[in-house]
Amino acid sequence: MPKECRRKTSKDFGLPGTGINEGSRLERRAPAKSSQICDELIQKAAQISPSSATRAPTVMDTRRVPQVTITPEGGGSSREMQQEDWGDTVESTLRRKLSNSSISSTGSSVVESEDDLLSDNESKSKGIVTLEHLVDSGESKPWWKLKTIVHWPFSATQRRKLNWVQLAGHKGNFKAADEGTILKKFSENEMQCFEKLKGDMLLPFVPGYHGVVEKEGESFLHMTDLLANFDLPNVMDCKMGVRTYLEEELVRARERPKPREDLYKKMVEVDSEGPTPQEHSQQAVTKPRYMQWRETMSSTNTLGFRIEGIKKCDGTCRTDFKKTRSKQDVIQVFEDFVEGNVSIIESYLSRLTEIQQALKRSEFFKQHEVIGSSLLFIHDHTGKAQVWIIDFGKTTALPEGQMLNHDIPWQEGNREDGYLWGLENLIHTLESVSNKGTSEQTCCTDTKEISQTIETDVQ
Ligand code: I3P
Repeated sequence: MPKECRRKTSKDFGLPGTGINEGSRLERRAPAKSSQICDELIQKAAQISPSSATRAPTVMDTRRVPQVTITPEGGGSSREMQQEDWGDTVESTLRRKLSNSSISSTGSSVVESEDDLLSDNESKSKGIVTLEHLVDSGESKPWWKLKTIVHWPFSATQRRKLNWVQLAGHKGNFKAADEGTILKKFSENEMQCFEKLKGDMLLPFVPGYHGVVEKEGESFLHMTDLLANFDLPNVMDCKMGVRTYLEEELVRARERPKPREDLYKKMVEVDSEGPTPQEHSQQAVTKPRYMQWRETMSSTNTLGFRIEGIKKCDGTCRTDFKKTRSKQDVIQVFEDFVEGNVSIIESYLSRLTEIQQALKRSEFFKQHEVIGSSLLFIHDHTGKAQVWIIDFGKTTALPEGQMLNHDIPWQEGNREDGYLWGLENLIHTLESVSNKGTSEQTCCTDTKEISQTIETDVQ
């Protein structure tokens, strides 16, 4: 286990002072590293010439998603940072109103200005969010203060911190709550899913749900913080399925196309040849077009899942996996994520197998189109490793009597999502990581034994 992932004490830093000072010194240090990583990746991405990654998938073509051409009309409808995404300035310009969109996963992190740390659109849209409970000083301070910084959690501070990272989805959808819980921006869909999941096989694999609460005039889903029982967790978000948009989104976009400038920019950032000549000339792409492009660039179409983001215990956070597409690429990312620890992979595998069995028997799963849902992988230096099914904002009930297989190709109208197929591929991928790790260990053992034999012979 890397040294950085031990829980730090004041002795480690030679700081006998208060927790606050320790925290702030450390917070200043960590972002530089994270920022550096993000910057390097952005530069790298900019240098990569348009590649074959933009082409249609070459493997597992049976799952290739039918391409849909939507002819845009009317003006662009950018959804870059909008006025309503920002709240009143409270104490600092960093305070942000919760945006009104779908949501995602959690993880731990450290802090500075968002702009200092996250210089690309991608990072900003998936940013790293730390919520802090403030000590009640008796002043009329806000109940919570939102900062967008990167850090890792320290236990002994005077401020009680609730730290977690949002690796995917829309930033600003979470609020800190009581110890061990979080508040997630209300979504009718997701609320209904949690209610139905109460009586389903999948219950042990989804975050604890404690009902709807109102805070400052807004509604939230009160949920268990999945990171609460980990010590400096490593977190990975894998978005499941061969498709990341709902069929109804396609229909809507066809009826009323809304080309978006922000999505065009995100596309060009990854692949300047991604947009068609028409899209280049209007500097905008529609959302389904963007989502489909994302799916073919990443492993969504070819493997039925993709890596969205990783936060390591040392505070570094990566969301630059848009071109991580081949099984080999994914294996590499998993190896880095667990730092070669095969027993962590095996724990993940056994949990994934349990999830797979539960999914196959789940009534809820049969009756829902599961889109945009992720598996959240969490492990720490103690060897503890868990996987959770998260994000039901776009999980939609089928009409009464209709059921999905989740492992047959999608064709518009059948609502299949390829979730089980993706899970099968994910399990095979992790098995490859495990086998590789095991054979490397065996190889090293053999080498050692051989060298000992040679020494013996020499003696
Ligand atoms: C975003 C990602 C989100 C999607 C979001 C996309 O792209 O696909 O899942 O939100 O749409 O911009 P990326 O991962 O490249 O940043 P939904 O799942 O809620 O549709 P949005 O920009 O309309 O929020």
